Amino acid sequence: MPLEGEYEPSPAQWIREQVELYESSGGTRGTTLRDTGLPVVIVTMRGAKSGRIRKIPLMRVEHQGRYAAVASKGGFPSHPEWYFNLRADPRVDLQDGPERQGMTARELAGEERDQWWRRAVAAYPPYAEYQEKAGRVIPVFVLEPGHPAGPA
Ligand code: F42
Repeated sequence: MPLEGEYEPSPAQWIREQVELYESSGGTRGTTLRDTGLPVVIVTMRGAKSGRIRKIPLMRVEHQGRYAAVASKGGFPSHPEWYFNLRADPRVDLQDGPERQGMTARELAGEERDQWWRRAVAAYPPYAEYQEKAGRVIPVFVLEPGHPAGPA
């Protein structure tokens, strides 16, 4: 059951446009990070304060049907705002190319986080530089198939 509610587009134009292109093309365009050729997914979530539907592109880090959501924000010293959304409500919809599925976000720690961090850096090496300069530990969530029971 996809998340329902009023969509609040990102205030950042290039984010809004990438989400729009990705979704309107059925996941055939806007699916990479600019001209890097590196794949991107779209994660739909619920705003922790607004309750509105938010959609963000993230680098595609996938392993055996699960994905990482890396709250890097380019190495910025503060967490991205979407981090607080996933903490408040872990239900997300993930679009990977043409495929959309309900998933549940779980923040990682310890060895499990280290394992997914290695996978993330392998998929997108700049994450390592972001961690160097962020002055915070970049949070990593794993997105696992299915929504928890209860109203979406
Ligand atoms: N960001 C990453 O952190 N990791 C990635 O791997 C990543 C890859 C990526 C690939 C392509 C691309 O185009 C962008 C990519 N980004 C990546 C950037 C990502 O999509 C986000 O734009 C970025 O991480 C910043 O997220 P943000 O949530 O901080 O965005 C701000 C600008 C924003 O949208 N602010 C909104 C606003 O109105 O100012 C509010 C957003 C929000 O979710 N508000 C919540 C609500 O209730 O609606 C409240 C949140 C709270 O604080 O409780």
